[in-house]
Amino acid sequence: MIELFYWTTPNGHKVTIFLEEAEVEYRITPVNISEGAQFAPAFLAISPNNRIPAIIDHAPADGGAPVSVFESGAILLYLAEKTGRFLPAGLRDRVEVLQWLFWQMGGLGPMAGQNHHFKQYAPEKLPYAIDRYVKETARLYGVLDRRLAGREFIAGDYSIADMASYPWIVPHRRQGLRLEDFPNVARWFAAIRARPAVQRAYARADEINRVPTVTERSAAILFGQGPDLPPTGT
Ligand SMILES: N[C@@H](CCC(=O)N[C@@H](CS)C(=O)NCC(=O)O)C(=O)O
Repeated sequence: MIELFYWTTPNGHKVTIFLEEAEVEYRITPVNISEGAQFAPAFLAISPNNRIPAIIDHAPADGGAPVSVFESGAILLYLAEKTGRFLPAGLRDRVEVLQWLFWQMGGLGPMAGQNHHFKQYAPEKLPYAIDRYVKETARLYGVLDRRLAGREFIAGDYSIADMASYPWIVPHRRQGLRLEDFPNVARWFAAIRARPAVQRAYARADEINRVPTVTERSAAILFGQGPDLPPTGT
């Protein structure tokens, strides 16, 4: 059984998509990052970066003690290896998936995250920062669009590379982008959105939380972090 420490954000959705697709038994432990639950010592013990998602695998393949994993890319890789699903075994096919998984983790996710921050949440609207991150997100959409030309999915069959990228394309309008400008991304996006497992994953999110994660109050918790843990974590 997989215990998923989760909140209703793109990085959280990556893991519910995998678990629903692979039909793995799991239970969700909500970590309300708007309220500072990410600083609870029990959560930090498995996710020292105070970020969701994280998992505990209570039945690891080696039969030993439970295994915990943080970082969504590492979680997807762990689950793919555990289940033998959504990551091909052959050297060349596997590296195709992994390089696009890491592209999402190092590029699309962080840049779209900064786009959201400066475009929507920053108390000052800084034109340079907004322009920089909207352009960089658009550049990454362009990379993905070219990659998807003549391909159904990002790397061979539907894989953890698609699952990692899709939740970061869902908020394209908030990112200042139009899918009409990226026709291959638009086709891929519609195909993934129609998958029953993806719909189940987003339905789970709606069951857990329907209010925005970033509000005036939670912005201080989410964007005021420095090197030390806040008082709620001590
Ligand atoms: N690289 C990390 C990023 C995770 C991340 O940024 N999680 C956000 C929600 S999407 C979070 O937990 N934020 C809590 C905070 O900022 O304190 C991953 O992919 O798992």
